[in-house]
Amino acid sequence: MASSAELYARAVELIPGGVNSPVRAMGSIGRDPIFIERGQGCHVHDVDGNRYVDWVCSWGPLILGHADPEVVSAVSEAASRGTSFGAPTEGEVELAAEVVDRFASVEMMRMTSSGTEASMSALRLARAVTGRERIIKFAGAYHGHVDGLLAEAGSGLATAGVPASPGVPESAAASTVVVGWNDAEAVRSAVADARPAAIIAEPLPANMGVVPPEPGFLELLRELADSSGALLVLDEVISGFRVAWGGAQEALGVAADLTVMGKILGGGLPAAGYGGSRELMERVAPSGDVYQAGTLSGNPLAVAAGLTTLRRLDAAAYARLGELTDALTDALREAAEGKPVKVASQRGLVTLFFSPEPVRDFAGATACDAGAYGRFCRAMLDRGVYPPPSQFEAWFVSLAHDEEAIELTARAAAESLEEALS
Ligand code: KE4
Repeated sequence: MASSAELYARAVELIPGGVNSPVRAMGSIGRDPIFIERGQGCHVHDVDGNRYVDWVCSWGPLILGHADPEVVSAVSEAASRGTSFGAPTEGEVELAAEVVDRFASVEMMRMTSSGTEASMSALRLARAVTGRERIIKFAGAYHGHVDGLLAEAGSGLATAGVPASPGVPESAAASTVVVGWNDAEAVRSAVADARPAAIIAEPLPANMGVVPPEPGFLELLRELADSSGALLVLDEVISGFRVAWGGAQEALGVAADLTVMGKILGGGLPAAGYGGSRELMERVAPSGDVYQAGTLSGNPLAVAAGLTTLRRLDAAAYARLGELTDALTDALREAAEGKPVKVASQRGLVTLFFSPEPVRDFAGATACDAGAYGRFCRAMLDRGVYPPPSQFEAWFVSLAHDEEAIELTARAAAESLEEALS
């Protein structure tokens, strides 16, 4: 089998950066990407025969770990009956029922193939329902590569966003107001000024690293949405089905008007979706006039993987996930004792920030020592542990991780922190 280096040399000639999604390139940690040959449980094996304890887990979907036998069997069985029909199937009804059962704020949902499509569609629906155009989002939050959401904060407070990427029309960015996370005054004035169609937030942000809402902040977003007539769109692509049976909305006790979901919903295959009240969702075509579609939306293989995964996530599973998360968090904090490093965690999610202070917003995350994080990651990979190759991501805990994997990670982290900070 070709080595990672040989595959990368070919890949960069054929695929931008040699990867099909930028974060996989490992550029931010100062090395070339690792090509994976297979995954098993909490481990991945690269094409050069190295085994790693995997804390990326496909960026969240693999809460049961890699190649879970039941998931593989369900997908194989579904494939034997055909891979896609372009017509409704029983599994889609079952999966929608499972989601509605978990999210009190969701009476109906529509599947898409990616989280980007799901957040884009939820915002289109919010604009249609409210007749408004502006959207408020938070610096450091990621909701997919939707033009209007690839916006950075404008010059002043609560001003129109500016494109965060070439190719994003000024007009698309201008309809987005970017506000600091956990900044109550800023979001109050932005809502008053912008009178938005929607406020969109990761209820438990994990795309600037794990940066939970400060007490009362999520409740404030709910109040501002209610008082201004905007919809509260909670993006639970990461937190959904992970931090609690009913996602962050159950864990934090704040209900969304529209919920964006993904990752675990597809159990490692392409599936995402958005949902809300019957009144809102019946505005979506063909029952309503808000158009949204997708050739492979609700794909039978992805539905089989998602349903099998969700049906395994019972109370005992979430208790176990909490135990594993606490054990990893405690181990990393012990390894970081006395060092300019802070460890943040929520059930199923951990971030090791190279920061002397706790991180409470994107400014704090971007102030982290990215160079040290890169040295740390490279050292961890050399020791058979695969952390997320970006300071702005979370470590994803799975039910396939165990005490042995955590002990190995702890030993590697202690050595790697010394190496990174020496
Ligand atoms: P996708 O379009 O990548 O399926 O989902 C976009 C998305 C939406 N909302 C949240 C909260 C997300 O975290 C994501 C995607 N997450 C990133 C990593 N944090 C995916 C990894 C990648 O881009 O390769």
